[in-house]
Amino acid sequence: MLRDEDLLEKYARDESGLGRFPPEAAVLCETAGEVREVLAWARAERVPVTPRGTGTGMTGGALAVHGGIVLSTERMTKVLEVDEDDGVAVVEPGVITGVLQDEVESRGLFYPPDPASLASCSLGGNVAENAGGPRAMKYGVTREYVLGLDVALMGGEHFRCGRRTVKGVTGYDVTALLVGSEGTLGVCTAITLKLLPKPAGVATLLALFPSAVQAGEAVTAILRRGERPRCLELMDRVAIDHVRPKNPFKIPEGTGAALIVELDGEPTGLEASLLGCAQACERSGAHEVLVAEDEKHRRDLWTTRRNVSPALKEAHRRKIAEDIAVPRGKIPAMIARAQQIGSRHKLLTAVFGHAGDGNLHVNFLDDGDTAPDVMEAALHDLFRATLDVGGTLSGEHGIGIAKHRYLSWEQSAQLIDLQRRLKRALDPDDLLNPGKIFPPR
Ligand code: 2HG
Ligand code: ZN
Repeated sequence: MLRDEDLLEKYARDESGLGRFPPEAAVLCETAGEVREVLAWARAERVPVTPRGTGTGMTGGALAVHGGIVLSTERMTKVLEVDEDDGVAVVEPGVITGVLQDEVESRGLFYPPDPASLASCSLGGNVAENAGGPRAMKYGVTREYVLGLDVALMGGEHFRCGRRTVKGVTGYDVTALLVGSEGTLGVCTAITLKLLPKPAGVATLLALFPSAVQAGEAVTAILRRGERPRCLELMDRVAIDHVRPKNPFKIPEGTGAALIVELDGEPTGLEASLLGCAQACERSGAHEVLVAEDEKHRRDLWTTRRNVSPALKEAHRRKIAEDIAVPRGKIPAMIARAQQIGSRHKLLTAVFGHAGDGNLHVNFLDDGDTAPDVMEAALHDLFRATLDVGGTLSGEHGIGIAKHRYLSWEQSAQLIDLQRRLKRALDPDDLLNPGKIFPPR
């Protein structure tokens, strides 16, 4: 247990940049038994507990907004099992996502979810937030891969839910409820994950456009052709200009937008699909299409893309990172709306992210000269526009404390009340990650 103020500083913040919330103590659990003990003690003493993976969340899920204890699973890093015949891995929650991916890929298997922070985020955090990433476009988000969970509840009660079979419909899907519950219902102590066979081939291209809207139109055109790339990632001019100086892949100056198209599957079919995607890009206005020549080229491109968020954060005092998702048919229109909203409020705005599944990162950037009500007004306009076209407030980062005031814009009072009742059934005293998801009363 850490109580020293200096050591606790690390647990006072997370990647969301939403403020400093120092807990009174941080407990770095090493076993499931220790997690249960902490939860039993905290309930008896009525101390709030904030579960934390590695603190890479974007909506403040790991911030101890009500004080109390941070329960960190960062030391629970064992890959307990990889079963090649069952296509299953069982892991502790502190395993780093990229570490599991390398481990299973060395055995010819594949764990698709790839949040941009995969080198530092943990699977427990991914489960809590139902994390996505570029490959969610073809393979879906974390929930699709969580077959079962070992869970500890506030008070120390524990259970196992789910299965390790490909199929299974016994009882309520408690596993699915827990995935994405943002650490408000229980703390997982072991995770059973579905693995796929590693794709035999991967092909990647980068298309450059005069504008982000044209790149968005290319997304629609690729999907309309019936192609199913595993990633369709967009970067607008602001995003590109921020990553150019320090990153390995230098997208030419003056580029209005870039689209990364990545396909996987049997090598024989890949070339024709890649060509089809390249043609769709050209017809939508791409002035250049580059194909990644080798693994290094591909890696450099992805490193550059993954560094968009850190580069924007480093360059600006304040970065409001949104992760709206809109229906696929509305992608180009939403890109245009997001850019218009930014200019109407005179805010430097970056639009990037997982365009293929309609999940756009709209970042409003501020260097200290923007009045808080201007940011707020821009957010209102963005969320209104998103909901107007049938979208959702969060495609992958969750609600946390970043968007809880807006939850009722998307969900009815009845639905919010139902979720509050579910929360009360598992955590009657509201001690586990209090203050998250639901609007403050
Ligand atoms: C990404 O896709 C992350 O790079 C972060 O989800 C997005 O900072 C952001 O807005
Ligand atoms: Zn993202």
